[in-house]
Amino acid sequence: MVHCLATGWSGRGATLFVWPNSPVPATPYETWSTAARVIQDAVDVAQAGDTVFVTNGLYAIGGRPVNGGIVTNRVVLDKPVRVQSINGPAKTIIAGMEGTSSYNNGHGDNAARGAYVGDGAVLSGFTIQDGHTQVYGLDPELSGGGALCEANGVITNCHLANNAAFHFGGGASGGAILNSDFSGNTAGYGGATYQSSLLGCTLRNNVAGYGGGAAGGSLSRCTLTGNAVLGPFGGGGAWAAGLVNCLVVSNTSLTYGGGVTGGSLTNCTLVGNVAGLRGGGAYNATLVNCIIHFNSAPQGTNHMYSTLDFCCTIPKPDGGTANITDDPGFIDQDAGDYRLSIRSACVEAAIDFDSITNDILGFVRPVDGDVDGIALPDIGAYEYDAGRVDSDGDGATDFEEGIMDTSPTDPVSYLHIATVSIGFPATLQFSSSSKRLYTLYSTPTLGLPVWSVVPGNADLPGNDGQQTFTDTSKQGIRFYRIEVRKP
Ligand SMILES: [Ca+2]
Ligand SMILES: [Ca+2]
Ligand SMILES: [Ca+2]
Repeated sequence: MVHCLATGWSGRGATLFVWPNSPVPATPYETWSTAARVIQDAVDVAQAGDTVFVTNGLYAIGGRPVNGGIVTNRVVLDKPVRVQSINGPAKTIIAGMEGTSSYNNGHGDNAARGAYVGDGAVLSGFTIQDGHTQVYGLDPELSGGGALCEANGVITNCHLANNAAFHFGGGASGGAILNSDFSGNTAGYGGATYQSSLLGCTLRNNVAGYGGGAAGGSLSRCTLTGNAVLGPFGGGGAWAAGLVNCLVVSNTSLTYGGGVTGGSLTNCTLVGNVAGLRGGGAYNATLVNCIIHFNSAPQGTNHMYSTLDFCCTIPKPDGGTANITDDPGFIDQDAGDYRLSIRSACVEAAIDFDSITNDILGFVRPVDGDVDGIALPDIGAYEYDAGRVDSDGDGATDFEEGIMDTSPTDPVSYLHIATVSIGFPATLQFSSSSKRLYTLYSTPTLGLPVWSVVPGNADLPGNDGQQTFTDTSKQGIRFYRIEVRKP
């Protein structure tokens, strides 16, 4: 590497290494045997476009303030580099630190944040925990207990836990945050995040004065659950944020908006949220294509002072377009499965937005759920697709039940061999449909099965009751299966 340095090393595309037990750390840290022991040391040597690989360990020392501030950051990514763990957040931990003063809940003097993620920088695959902020100074000093991000700073595949910000964003403030989860973070505004752009994240059990999960910012394909807000304006899950394709479940507010206060929500599902005063699901929010059901509050059980269109909720809102009050028909609410079943009136009942092309799980939206030749989006966070959903849990998808002509809402209705008589001839009974034809196959082994039609048992018509196959071939052990088709 000396050669590179001598010729004006650009650093672009170089890889650097960090390892707590590195035997002989030596710049430029480009081998494991010379790896840095402190992440910051490698970042400081890296240049734009480089990647810093970090292997297993607890990184709880080092770092410095940023932008003229006071709060130490364990890692300052002040250039467009990628810092990535080798083995993911379970093995690679960046830990901040509480302040040393005995008041301010760990904020203040000597507090350390987890990371600063500047424009163009990427932090990937870490747990970021125990970060804290200052109690005075400019907003950034009080923000982002786990991570303070510039608008074009990226955090991906991280777990931000037990961080705290004196004001904004306990887990993170700002930035673009992908496929990460936040738990146990606290802040004045946004227990998990403040003014961040989130995609595919989970916000769980965070606490704040405004927006227990998120305050401001945008959230797409995220799950917000178990977050709590203590302040006077609420927003247990989110406050003044834009949510698309999100699940907002079991969040709480002492006051208003158990699920959300303010903001706009599109294709979200809000269930089981609780407000101490008003608006169990949503308060003072704008909702389109959303399910708001089974929330609770003394006033406005599901929604209050909100604008709703193409939503499924009770009571039917005053004004608004195409709202319905049907049961949303979740597959299994008790088990936390809020996908739509074939029973759901939310299927094909939403308004189409060109900008929404996936659901919360990433599946294509819209899908033609009622098979009428026109694909319309569904209300809520999940798009119904008969080919994926097994509404009655009997092991056959709704699409397969259509082929079998069995009931997709009755778990004991599916095509199966009900009884077999052992002996000669062998007989098999099964529940049949007069609109279908059935063929019996057998194989002598399931090891490497070779299925062949049992003679005389091809395209037997159903009779809308118990139908019987008869196998008159004298053979040893046989395994059977039934094929069904439309005539
Ligand atoms: Ca649909
Ligand atoms: Ca089924
Ligand atoms: Ca069934």
